[in-house]
Amino acid sequence: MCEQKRSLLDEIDFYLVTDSDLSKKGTLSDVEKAVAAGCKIVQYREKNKSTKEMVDEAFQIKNICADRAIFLVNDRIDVAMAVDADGVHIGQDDMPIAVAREIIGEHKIIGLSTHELEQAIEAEESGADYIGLGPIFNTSTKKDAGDGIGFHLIKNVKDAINIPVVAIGGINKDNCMHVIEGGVDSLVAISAVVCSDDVEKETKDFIDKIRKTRLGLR
Ligand code: TZP
Ligand code: MG
Repeated sequence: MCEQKRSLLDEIDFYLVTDSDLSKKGTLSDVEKAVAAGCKIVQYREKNKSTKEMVDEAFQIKNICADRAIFLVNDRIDVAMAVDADGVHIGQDDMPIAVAREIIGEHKIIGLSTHELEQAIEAEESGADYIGLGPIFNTSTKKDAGDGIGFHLIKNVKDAINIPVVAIGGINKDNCMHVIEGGVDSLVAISAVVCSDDVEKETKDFIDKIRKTRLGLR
């Protein structure tokens, strides 16, 4: 991955996570539309398909993202490596960051899901490139996500670490201002975007809201 691609990490505001269960138009269409709307980071999160299908789809997503968006694979380091993705997003119970780093190399991006301040600090110390923080609000999209941690923690986490913080879980256009006001670098809204008929418009709306809310905070 070239430095120019990695530098997109400074520009992430809306972060697309795919979900083929919830998607109305399909994962590839969702990625096309979100990237066309200006989304700079895409995570391929697929729980139902075979490895063969995933590798095939991941190649296609990589081509759509090209140099426009960072392309990460959730959980599956093998799939990420097979298609030479820009990196992976892993959870607390997955491969330790140091081991994942050893496998995929120092230039790739590693994101780690965190649920509390201590995990966020540890993530930065172990070499994560960014963290996911959540679930901020209750969500039914991820069954084992647990209860929402609330948006008040965001500011503490932002003050404690220097890597980008991505909020996730139960975020929609009505509550997103609370997470933006907390200072997050980016936010994920899976159901609010992929369940819609017009993923491009929803993505654009989120990007507009994020930028406008940030301007109001200056
Ligand atoms: N990790 C924590 S919450 C979540 C994931 C993958 C699901 C978020 O989905 P939604 O629909 O934006 O609440
Ligand atoms: Mg995971």
